[in-house]
Amino acid sequence: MAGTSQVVLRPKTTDEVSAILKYCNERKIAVVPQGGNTGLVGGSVPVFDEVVISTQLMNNIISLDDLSGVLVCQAGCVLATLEDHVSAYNLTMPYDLGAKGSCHIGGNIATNAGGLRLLRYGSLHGSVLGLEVVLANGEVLDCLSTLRKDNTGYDLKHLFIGSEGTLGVVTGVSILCPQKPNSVNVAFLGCDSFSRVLDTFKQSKQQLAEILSAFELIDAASMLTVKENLNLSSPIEDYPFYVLIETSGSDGNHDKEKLDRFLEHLMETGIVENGTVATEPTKIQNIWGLRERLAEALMHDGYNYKYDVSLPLSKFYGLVEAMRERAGAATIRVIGYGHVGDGNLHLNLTTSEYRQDVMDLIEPYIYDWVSGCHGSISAEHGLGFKKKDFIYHSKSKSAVSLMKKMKHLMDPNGILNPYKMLPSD
Ligand code: 2HG
Ligand code: ZN
Repeated sequence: MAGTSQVVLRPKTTDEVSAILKYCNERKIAVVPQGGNTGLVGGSVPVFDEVVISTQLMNNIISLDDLSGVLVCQAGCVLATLEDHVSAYNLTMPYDLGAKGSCHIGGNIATNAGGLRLLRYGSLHGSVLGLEVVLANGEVLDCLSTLRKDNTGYDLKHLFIGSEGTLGVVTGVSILCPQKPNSVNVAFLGCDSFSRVLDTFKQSKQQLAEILSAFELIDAASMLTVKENLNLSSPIEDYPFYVLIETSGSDGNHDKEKLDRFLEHLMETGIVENGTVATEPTKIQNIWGLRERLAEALMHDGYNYKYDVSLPLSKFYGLVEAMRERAGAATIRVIGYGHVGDGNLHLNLTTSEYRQDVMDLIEPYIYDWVSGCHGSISAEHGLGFKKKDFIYHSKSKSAVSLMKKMKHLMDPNGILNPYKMLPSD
């Protein structure tokens, strides 16, 4: 996607954002807030000639209270920079994404980014304690609380988390950072079937319990993608499914012992065919690379048809199989991976260039399939420009109608990220 914007503004302060929005609102000039531009549904890309408001220069860390773990920063801070900053105080950011090297925290808030450790730390609706947001008319809404608990009136910050820049521009964030775990281990396992993957998940919740920090799936076709397109190699031989389990805790010996016992049990009962455990950082990083670099690997094929859905675990892999049967022959590959621990599947199909006949095989079939299982057509990437017209597959008419009323109340001139998230009807 690419628009024809003539103007990109890079404010440094909240006051500058406020002045820009006041000016644009009075003249009915549309704007697109933009962070690291790592979104996958075109949410931060202008559709026509909207003015781009980039948070690139709003990258100051304002404060960090190392006792409470509360970090306050500007919206344009890059996630990896924040992680480096807080880890010097033995804290960690409560979320982690493959795009951490360039995504901005403001964009993460606007899209309610999930990522690799939602299983452990929960969603941003829990971790974000406060926000500063500039409203469409330039007014600065100060909800930048640093309190853990505050039940005074509507909790307005939640309106902006996941609103994809349609209700205001996030300029400041207050977020709760948990203690950085002393010990991190990763297990990489091979399973014969998806039902074995689910058995492994059940066992990991029972046996690893409080130290479980990620449970990710890579199917055989995904593994082939990183092998072929990025030249990466697997630490174990070929299986139909691979599971990446991460544990994070405070006592290395205790965690390793627990993980070894867990693996022994999985092998003995035949739930898992083979596996390896990594404790050194480079080996851990290499294993995570197989999972985190999938989005990058897919781009080498040419055009990517990207889907990010929530499904009940019993139906999770059925969608990949259905899609493979329906569209497999017309594509280079149909692959399934994702955050099994959160019920979030990433389904991707590729062709060397965009093909309408392939798209017609995929949509609306995929959305009907997902809503037929009471899933969500967007688990974490949002609706943006590409998926907004399918919102009714996941939200009721009355819910969308209330969303539109809120949008109208807060942005009566419709200048904030138009053509995004809400359907065009
Ligand atoms: C991930 O989990 C990201 O790797 C991207 O959400 C998923 O590219 C994708 O489909
Ligand atoms: Zn993801």
